[in-house]
Amino acid sequence: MSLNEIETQLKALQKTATDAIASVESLDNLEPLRVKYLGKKGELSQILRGMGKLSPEDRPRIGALANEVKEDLQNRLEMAKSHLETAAIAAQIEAETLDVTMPGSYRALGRQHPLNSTRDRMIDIFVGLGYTVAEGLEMETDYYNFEALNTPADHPARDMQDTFYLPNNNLLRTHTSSVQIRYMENHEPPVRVIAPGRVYRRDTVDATHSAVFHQVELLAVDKNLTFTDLKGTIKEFLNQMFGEDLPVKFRASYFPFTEPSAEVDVQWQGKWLEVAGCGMVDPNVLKAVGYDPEVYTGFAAGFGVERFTMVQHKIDDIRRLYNSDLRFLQQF
Ligand code: 2U9
Repeated sequence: MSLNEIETQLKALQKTATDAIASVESLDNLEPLRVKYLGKKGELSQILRGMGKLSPEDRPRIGALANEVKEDLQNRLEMAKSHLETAAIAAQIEAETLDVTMPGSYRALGRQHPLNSTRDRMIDIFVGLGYTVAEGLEMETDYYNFEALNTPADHPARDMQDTFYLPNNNLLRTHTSSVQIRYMENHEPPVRVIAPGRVYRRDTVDATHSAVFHQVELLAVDKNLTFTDLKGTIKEFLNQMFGEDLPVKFRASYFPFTEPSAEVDVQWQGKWLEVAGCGMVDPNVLKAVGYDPEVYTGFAAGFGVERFTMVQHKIDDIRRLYNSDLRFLQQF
């Protein structure tokens, strides 16, 4: 091959390779081009094999031209590579862009059941008045639910109609008073304790009765406690619960475990509502736990959590609090 022919071939190679590199659109296609044109068995090497036949004076010229072409193509490959890499990163950033102004996907957020928030408010008020929270068992014995609470075997409150009896002299507690009996067995006076919890009655279910309901019961035992202390405590609790100083009425009543006993009414939004039962702890109850009724007196009260919840949220049917209808519960 003549000098001119080789020069022409080199220039032609430079032109084709330059066009090919310029039109590559992905990084993967770039390396095959380098191999094709500049690799050991590539087109440039093949052209240079023809140099053997050139005269020694012509060889340096072709050598210089070949180097020029090689360097030019290497530069072009480098530049193409760097452009394609930049473009790939830009494309990735574009694809991963997060539009924070788009509306989020909806996730339902749980919230407190109205019975639990009412119970917690009641607890908070009593804790603020210095009371300790005590808890006990939902399955109780006859002794702790009735006997120790001055409720003898023939008392109407023990009627089969009212109590869920279980095997082995067990029963489902009908009030949380058993918690205070156990508390007093393990503590000496002074006592300031509340017992919040679930209780069970064999009632026919209707708009105002549920076989399962919740109480917060209060008990204070100390020297010199009087009915006035009881009234003051209940009035303070009701003021905090209703958020204002409402008229409160104590009506004489009867419970086996308190003497004297009273029911408590509050005047709210023009109506008198019954909200609690209370009384001075019967001396027999103090005796049952080993306290001397000549030394100590006590007062006690019971509040229905459902009652407060229904009054404050104007709920007309207790069953709404138990059938887990989200359309109802989402209002709270
Ligand atoms: C001990 C001694 C006495 C707790 C009391 C009531 C009156 C009462 C009702 C209120 C609404 C039950 O949930 S309700 O239906 N409770 O009327 N509870 S005195 O007396 C006690 C408690 C513990 C050791």
